[in-house]
Amino acid sequence: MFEQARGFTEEKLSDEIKKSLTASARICRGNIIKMTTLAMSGHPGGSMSSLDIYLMLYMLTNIDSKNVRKDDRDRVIISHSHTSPGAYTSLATAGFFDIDDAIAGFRLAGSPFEGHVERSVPGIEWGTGNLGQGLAVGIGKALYARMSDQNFQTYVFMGDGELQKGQIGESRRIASKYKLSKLTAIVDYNKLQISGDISEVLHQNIAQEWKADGWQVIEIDGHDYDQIYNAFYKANHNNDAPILILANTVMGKGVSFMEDKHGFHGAPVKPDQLTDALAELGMENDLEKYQQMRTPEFAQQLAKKYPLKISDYPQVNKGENINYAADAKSDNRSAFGNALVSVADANVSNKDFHIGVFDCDLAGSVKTAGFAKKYSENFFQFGITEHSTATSVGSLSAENAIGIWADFGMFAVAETYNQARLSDINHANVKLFCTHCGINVGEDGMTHQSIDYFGLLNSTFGWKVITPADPNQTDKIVRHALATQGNFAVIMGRSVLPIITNADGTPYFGEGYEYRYGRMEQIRSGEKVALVTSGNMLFAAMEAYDKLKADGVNISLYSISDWSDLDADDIMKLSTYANVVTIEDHNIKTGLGTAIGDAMITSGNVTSMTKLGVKHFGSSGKPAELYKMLGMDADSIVGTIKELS
Ligand SMILES: Cc1ncc(C[n+]2csc(CCOP(=O)(O)OP(=O)(O)O)c2C)c(N)n1
Repeated sequence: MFEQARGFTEEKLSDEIKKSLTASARICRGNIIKMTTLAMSGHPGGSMSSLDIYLMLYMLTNIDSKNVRKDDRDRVIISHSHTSPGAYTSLATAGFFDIDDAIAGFRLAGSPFEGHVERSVPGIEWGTGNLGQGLAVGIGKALYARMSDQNFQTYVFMGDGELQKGQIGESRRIASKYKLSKLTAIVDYNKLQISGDISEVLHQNIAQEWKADGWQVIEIDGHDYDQIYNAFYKANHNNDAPILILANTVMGKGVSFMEDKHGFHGAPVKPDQLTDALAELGMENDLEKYQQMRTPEFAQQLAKKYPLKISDYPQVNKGENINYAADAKSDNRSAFGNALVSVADANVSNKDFHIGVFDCDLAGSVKTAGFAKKYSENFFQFGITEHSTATSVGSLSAENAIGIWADFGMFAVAETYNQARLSDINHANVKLFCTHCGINVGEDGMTHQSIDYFGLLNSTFGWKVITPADPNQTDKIVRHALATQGNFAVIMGRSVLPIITNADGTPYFGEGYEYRYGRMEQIRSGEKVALVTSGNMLFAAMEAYDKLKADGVNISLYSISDWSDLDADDIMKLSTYANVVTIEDHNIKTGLGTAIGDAMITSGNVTSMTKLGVKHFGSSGKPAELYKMLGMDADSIVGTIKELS
């Protein structure tokens, strides 16, 4: 019955389906109460107010419960993820999994049925929990539908207190700017949040704010199936501005002593009230059965039964390398811009190749303007909305598409760390190109000097940070990142950089050089001291090498571009030197030197180490002056190494 009705093709909801939804809702509400009381934690109140909409979403949208990653499925994004019990009970009712698994496995260590939804649960598109991000996730999906010429609908379900979050304002305006008529937002308007009445916690004028930003607003009773259906029908037959469904609901709906009580936002029904609550819903208290199921072995079985299934990464033709001659005057960010256009050109005839490049008002500086000019349909100008952009690019990149965001390092990493963390949790494939990183940004001063990109991203488990040394290496690294699954951050400075050369004057990273992710490059060889550097510091290190050589001190010089995955053989090799000196344009507490030191200690290959780099926030000035002030210039490196020799 429900399979035929999926997709809101019929103008009216049939009495038969309504009857079935009503019967299911009663049981779902009972199961919400059971699972939260069983776990002795969770959010029953919002789950019960959201329930009728959850049921309509999972019973009637176009998602095949037996093939949940079908590319043309509708996308349902849960933004108020603490209402996971509402989602789980509805998904189980719609046949996505067995309800007993969700009840007994709710918030059980090792089980996929976490307190906040995550992607290994069938039907869940995106792991959330940090409020305010869902709408930007929906934008990523709606853009994917558009660029892949598909007609699927994206629904984003949010809480009303959640709307206080600033990122939602960013996303609202972006969705409206791009006329995302296939994106539908739904708000569970129960008027309560943790601390009580939403208007007392922080006033909002929901309908007016959304209308002012160009949305259509439909206000409904969120417990009336005809009204919910009609709103969804309209959303599915909409070619105008995106639609917000403002659904008036009642927190704790269905159990008299829970209704309209904000205390039930985040507190379960106490065990001694459970029988009464379930009796109101015509259900028996069978909690004991689930208590017995709740074992570590059961959690393990669930983890096996519901493995995370992510889509394959798209095939990318890397195109032809661009080589820069030894006397070329360029910067890494221009080499990035050139490589980006070159890869897009190489894939232009592949109709399955989808790419989105995002900008936050800096395309000229971050060198995506060339791409924007040539591929304007694939370029998204999101304005100064880094939080939304970081989330939307993550969401797009988890589809059959390449999601690229270029920005200053400060705004692309430190500003949006939590969004990057969620891209890691969700196994996205963000390609983040950070320019103006390090003290190298110079005159803009300490607020703009991104000196913590590695420390932050290395606090996740998946992000890979790469710092190319010159335009030649940048070209190869950009192609590698674009063609490889996973979240990558390519870190570049602002300055024009000399091409790194071999001793014979030919480009080191030019023709014939093959980039090998994770491997160290020996730029010059010598004895006793290994000077190890990366990115834009390699040139200063070469200057130091030459000065030392002129003074009769012959050291080895290494460049490591891939800090996240240091190679065991490389670490062993470094440990054979009497001293290792690292120089980096990064906070020395959390950067390359620290990563090398950690790798040495944990592998047991230890030698003496000195870390040079950023020891305190910089100031405004020319990069060369700042490096000198901070003890990071060639003379300072020479001084340190002479002391060691
Ligand atoms: C960014 C962020 N800040 C704070 C929280 C903690 N938190 C979880 S739910 C919630 C209240 C949400 O209120 P509302 O959206 O009205 O949900 P409801 O009370 O209706 O379930 C808060 C503050 C969070 N999850 N994410």
